[in-house]
Amino acid sequence: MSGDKRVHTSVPDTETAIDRNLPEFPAAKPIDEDNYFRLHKPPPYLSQISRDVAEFINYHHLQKRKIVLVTSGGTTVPLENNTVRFIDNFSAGTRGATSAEYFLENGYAVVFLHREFSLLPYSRHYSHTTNCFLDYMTESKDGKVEVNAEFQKEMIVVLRKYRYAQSNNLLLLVPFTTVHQYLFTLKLIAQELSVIGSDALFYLAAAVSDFFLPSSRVPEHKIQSQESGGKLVVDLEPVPKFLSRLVDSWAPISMIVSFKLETDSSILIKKARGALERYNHQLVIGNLLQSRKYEVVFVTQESERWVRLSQEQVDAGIDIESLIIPEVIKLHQSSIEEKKKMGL
Ligand code: 9Z3
Repeated sequence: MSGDKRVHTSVPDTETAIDRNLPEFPAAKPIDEDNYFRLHKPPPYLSQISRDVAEFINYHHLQKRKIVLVTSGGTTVPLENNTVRFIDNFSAGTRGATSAEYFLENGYAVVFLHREFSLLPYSRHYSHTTNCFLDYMTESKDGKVEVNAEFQKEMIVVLRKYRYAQSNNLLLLVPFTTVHQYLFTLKLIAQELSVIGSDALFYLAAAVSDFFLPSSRVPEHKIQSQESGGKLVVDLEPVPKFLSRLVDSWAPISMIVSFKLETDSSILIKKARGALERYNHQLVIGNLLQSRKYEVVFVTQESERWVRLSQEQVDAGIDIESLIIPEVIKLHQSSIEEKKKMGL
């Protein structure tokens, strides 16, 4: 017996043949959020996640600890049910994993909804670096494995923080792989977190696909090139605007921070402001793919403000998240006070 009770999302559910009874989505008609959840089957493991999340929230709520949901990594859109090909969204998970560490340092409990096998808080320092993890090790004279002397000082700091988070049950890891799993899991966690109202914070750093393939149209088996004359034409639907549901009905009292990723600097602020106006939430953090590790822009209803690392900070290896998170926490604190005044 493996004894591994964790949920894994990266392996497709191969036993599920396609349910052809599902209605076809009308082409070019955006699927609204409620229909999405009505017409698609929830992932089979969702009840296990629901139990874990509820337990985690109760535990920290009793201790009056604030809880942040950090989403991280890119979602996939499988083109086949037994998935060989899929479309992916760019994100290593650095923003999410690093941000989670700073939230933990600032006394928050963190639900970390992440793309399975993307970067995780703490282990990110060693897991996906150019070094293989074995390069951090050395063999002692008496044949034991030890951490190489040059890494000891830094590793002990990371190890202590990691152990602290673990032994105080401060970090709950919840995986997703597909955009479908992401949407169902986000909805579930949001509804559970809504119980703690303004003490909950949503920090949506995951790179979520704007397009998906409705399950009624996903073939069961690997697409054969001979059958389509060697061409692959993919006809995707727009992903329902889940942020509007999150803001209006899943977690209406909580503070919501979303990220806007662009590659063209001339449209970043316009797009970030557009998202803020459309969903009417508290903060959009805009970033460009090219400069995301050094600068971001905070766009609120009232203002837009750049947060940047100086050249010395870049050279010293400072994470931009060490500037972002204290700012977000200040805004969360004001939002809590405002909601309390309103009796919420
Ligand atoms: C981001 O903009 C993240 O900061 C990055 C982080 C994906 C750029 P890395 O993981 O990258 O550090 O390599 N995330 C949000 C992207 C997104 O899909 N936003 C949606 C949108 O723009 C709204 S939730 O419409």
